[in-house]
Amino acid sequence: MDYIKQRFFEKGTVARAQIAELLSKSKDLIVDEVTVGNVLGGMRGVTSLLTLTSKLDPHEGIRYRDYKLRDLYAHLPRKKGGSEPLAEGVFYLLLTGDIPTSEEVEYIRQDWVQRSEVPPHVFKAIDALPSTSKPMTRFATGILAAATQSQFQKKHRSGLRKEDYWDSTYEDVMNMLAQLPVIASYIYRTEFCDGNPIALDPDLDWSANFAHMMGFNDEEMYRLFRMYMFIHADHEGGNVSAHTSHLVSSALSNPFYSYAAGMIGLAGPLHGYANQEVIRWINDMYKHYNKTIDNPLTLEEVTSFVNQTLDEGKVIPGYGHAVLRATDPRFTTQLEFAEKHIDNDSMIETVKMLFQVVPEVLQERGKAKNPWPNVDAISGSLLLHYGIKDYIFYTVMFGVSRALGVGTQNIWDRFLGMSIERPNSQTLDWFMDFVKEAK
Ligand code: HAX
Repeated sequence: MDYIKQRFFEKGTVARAQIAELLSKSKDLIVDEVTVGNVLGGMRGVTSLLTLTSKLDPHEGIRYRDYKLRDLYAHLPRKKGGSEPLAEGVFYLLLTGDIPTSEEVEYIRQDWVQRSEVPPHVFKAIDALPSTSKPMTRFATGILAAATQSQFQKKHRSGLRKEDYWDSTYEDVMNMLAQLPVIASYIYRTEFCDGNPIALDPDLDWSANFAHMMGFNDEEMYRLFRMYMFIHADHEGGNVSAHTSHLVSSALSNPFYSYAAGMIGLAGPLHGYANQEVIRWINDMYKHYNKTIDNPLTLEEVTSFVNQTLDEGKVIPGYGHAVLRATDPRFTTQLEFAEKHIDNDSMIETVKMLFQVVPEVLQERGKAKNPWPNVDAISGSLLLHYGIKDYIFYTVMFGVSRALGVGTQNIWDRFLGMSIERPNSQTLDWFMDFVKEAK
């Protein structure tokens, strides 16, 4: 067994014993209650999932294992002279709960380089889509097509004991993680550039390689990608993409299938697609006032446009959250990154203006439970600044990063033998009768 797998196996064995103990001694303990409001309101706040990789606190934001994002800047290995944590280290932390050494990070980096060859038919499947297909359709199609290499699926068909499910799942997740930047950059190069893919550089780390294969080859871009991949890596288990992947995986669908399904969820405007919506909406605002980069928007215009958007019954993209009740630390991390590295960018200035205006307007209106910005309120403006102008690609970048957390949880689910998900549902008549009887 390879070194990282062995480390995971040791952690997993302890957790397996804990699960066995919970099931034998505390199976009937009540964790939470479910109200009619919960059922009709997207099960918001109901504890019903087990996720080991991260935990979202409404006020503090996300913790990867025991660590706040900010603290990980000091703890996780970085490239020599670099400021941003490496994705390989994020993966190790999410998988084992421990901070890796630089050697462990290098081990994973090399492992992913070796696993990075994408089967040629994946590109053919992407190419077969009509030109009207969106980048997220291409991305999910590429991931699905890559499922032909699933070791879990092959082994399961030829007979596999439940306690061994995790091993081939681990192999699939590692292969998928290694190949996602290759698939995503292929989509970027064919859809938005000259159509010529760029080969992976075996000396670069995962995030920098993604930038490199998209066609960006300088330390500034590598730094941006490392930060972006770091902050988007995981957000607990209940969000649409993570939960969808978990649900699909619970039927023992292979990791490629389950992650592709999650990506379809990420493509929704209330979730990861919001990072495109923010840019589209800001562009609309510029057009509406006939303004340009050299003639920026005023605070009054921004306030008026925010109100107009709400009056039209639309949401302000990049604001609000189902769990968070404070400014998303992933927003703050990006804002600090912009303040440190970027001067005079009108899109970023607009994002800052929105941060001044939107929370107050949303609070006045009193509808949104969280008036504060989320990760998507600013991410697009950074990518735009650094020259990634085709914003319909942004959700794909989010999707590459999110595999670090969701893929890792997939391995854990298999190790812990999580059951197929099958909540109960009732008809509307049942609810009407239930309420009548309760009264
Ligand atoms: N602008 C306007 N209205 C908003 C709002 C916003 N940004 N956020 C919430 N509301 C509204 C809701 O639409 C809802 O209205 P209705 O009662 O008419 O349906 C009301 O306020 C209560 O909603 P909530 O309980 O505060 O929020 P939800 O948990 O239902 O939804 C969302 C959370 C993130 C979907 C929501 O805040 C939203 O639509 N935000 C804008 C889209 C966005 O930025 N999505 C990305 C979220 C982060 C993420 O997943 N990134 O990938």
